[in-house]
Formats: sequence, C-alpha cells, structure tokens
Amino acid sequence: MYGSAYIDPNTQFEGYLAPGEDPALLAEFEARIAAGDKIEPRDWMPALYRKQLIRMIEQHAHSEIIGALPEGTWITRAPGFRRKLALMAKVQDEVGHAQLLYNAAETLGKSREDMINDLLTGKSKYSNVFNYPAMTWADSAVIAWLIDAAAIVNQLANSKGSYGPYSRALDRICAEESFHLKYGHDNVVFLATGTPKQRQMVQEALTRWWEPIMHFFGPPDNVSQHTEVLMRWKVKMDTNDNMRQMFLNMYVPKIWDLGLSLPDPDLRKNEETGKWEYTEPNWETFKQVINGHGPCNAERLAVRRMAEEKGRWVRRAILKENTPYAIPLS
Ligand code: BYC
Repeated sequence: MYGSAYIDPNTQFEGYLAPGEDPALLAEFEARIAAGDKIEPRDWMPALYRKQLIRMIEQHAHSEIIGALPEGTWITRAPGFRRKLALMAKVQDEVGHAQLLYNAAETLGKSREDMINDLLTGKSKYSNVFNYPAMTWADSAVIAWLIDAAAIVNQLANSKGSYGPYSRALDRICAEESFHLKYGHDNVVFLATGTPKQRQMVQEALTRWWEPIMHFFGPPDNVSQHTEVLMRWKVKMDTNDNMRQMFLNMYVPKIWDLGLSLPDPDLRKNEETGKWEYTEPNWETFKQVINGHGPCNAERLAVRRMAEEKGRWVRRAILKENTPYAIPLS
C-alpha cells in the first residue's frame, strides 16, 4: 500500500491545509498542478487532496459494481443470443472498471476492505442512477446508451485530471465505454424504428430515466460542495452544470432525431446563449435517492452483501487462511 493511510475524519482544515501542513509544500504542489504535472502516489500531496480523491474515486468504483446490477438482471432475458453475449461482455467490463478504480483509490492509502465496508454500511455513496429498476429490455438499452454517454462526458474530461492513477484508469474506462455507448445506441435505434409496441417501450423507458440522468451530473453549481476545491486541483475538470450542458448538447438532438420525446416541455436550446434551458429536476428526490431512500437502494446493497458473504471463502483461500480450500500459492 502507498501513501499515508487515513486522514482523521475529524480533521479541521484551515483553507486548503490540514494542521501542521507546510504552506510552502502546498505552493509547490499547486505549481506542479498548474504546470500540468501528474501527481503520483508517493508524491507529497495535501491531506485534503487525498481525502477528496479517495471519496470521489471510491464512489466511482462503487458505482461501477452496483451499476452492473440493473443491466445484469437482463442477461438471462436478453432478446436473442447475440444481445445476450454483448450484454454479458458489457456487464463484465463494468465490474472490471470497478477493479481499476479500487486499485487507483488504494494507492491513496485506503484498503479495499474498508471501501467495501463503507459501501455496505451506507457510509460511502454511489451514483444515484443505479437505484432505479430496469423494468423492461428498453431500460437496459437506455442505460447502455445514455448513462454510458453521460459517464463518458464526465470521464473524458476528468481523464485529463491531475492524479496519475485515476487519470490512467479513466483513459482505459472511456475506451471501453465508447463500445458500450455504440451497443446501447444500436439497441435504442432498433426499438425506436421497430413496431409500435417497441417504440412505446423505449419511449416509456426514456421518460422513466430522464430525471435520474439529469441528476447524474450532480447538484447545480451554486449548491455543489466539492467543485471548488476539486477544480482548483484539477480532479474535476469542469463544473456539474457545464457537464450537464455538454451532455444535453450532444444527446438531446440525437434523441429527438429518433422521433422520441423527453418529459420536459421547457427543454430547448437558447440559440443566443448557446445554453440549454430545462426544468430543474427535483433535487429533493435526488437527495433522498443518494442518501439511501431510492426505489432500489436496499435491494442493491442486499445483493452486494450476499456477494460479499458468498465470496468470503474465495478471498480466505487466496489469502491462504486456514480453510479447507486454501490454495498453495508459493
Ligand atoms: N450520485 O459537491 P458535489 C457508470 C453527491 S458509473 C450520487 O457536486 P462532487 C456505469 C456527492 O458525492 C460512473 N451522489 O460532489 C456503470 C456529494 O456527497 P458527499 C459514475 C452524488 O464530487 C455501470 C454531494 O452529492 N460516475 O458510468 O463535486 C453501468 C454534493 O455533490 C451524485 C462517477 O462516479 C450522484 N450523481 O461532484 C453503466 C463520476 N452527484 O460525497 C454505467 C465520478 C453528487 O459529500 N464522480 N453526489 O456525501 C464525479 O465526477 C463527481 O463526484 C460528481 C459529483 C460529478 C458525481
């Protein structure tokens, strides 16, 4: 394990510094960031940078393993063998992304076990979007197209960020996500150009997912708590509202081109400002969902708990603990 493990959760930061941290080191660190250097695990970094990175990368990793669940439920019911294979490959990729991200977070000093425990006890968050059910095959198509698209907007920007292990993980993740997006788009186009029943199915799925997708980019900039410090240190490369705008700009025209509609009568591009205008999604709903009270939070965590318990013997065997299954590794 690299780096100094824990930052006391009760640390009172003074500005950007923890008690005892040297302002000269902070100035050097910020100069490196301004020069576009990557910060690597053994480099000096402010405790607040470490803390923010652990929070964000860990949440991202959790989002990938939990994110495999709504689509995963469609593997057994995918219409046709070709789609079943493609969906299995996608779900497997998402779990692989979690692996890359947990590795990146571990370089900051938090162990995998602690991260998983914090997920299972609800201490650590994961993306709001995965707390909704995938009711029909069309929901899995909308997730693969538009949630992966939203993720690419966010991750492509942040892959240029300052922390080496996170930025390299994001590069690889984005390459795989771009296949997912094509797969999702193909499925949506198939349904949108299919029978009236198929069109209705994809329209209903889009209507269901629109608000969660708008929430995906995080609360508006004037409410976001972490954007200022994350952008100062190039962890986040743009604000929540700007990322939402980028997504709207790229995907709303594509959705409308398919003859599908979105459940927001005020959604339109203001040609003078170049910005999209929209009805604010319900941010109270968002708060409820990210704090454990969405439609599927309990179910998602129950599945992860079951996986954790059923996989315990494998982890113990690999670690050569005293089990009947211990694998002689050396
Ligand atoms: N969901 O100060 P703010 C995928 C929380 S997976 C839940 O603006 P920040 C895929 C936020 O954590 C890709 N919580 O936060 C996988 C904070 O609470 P705490 C997922 C959210 O960090 C499988 C509070 O609200 N992508 O693509 O500056 C299948 C205040 O927010 C959310 C990532 O994880 C949310 N949507 O900005 C298919 C990207 N938004 O921690 C697809 C990495 C905000 O103080 N993360 N909160 O308790 C980020 O880019 C940033 O963390 C966010 C939020 C833009 C999400």
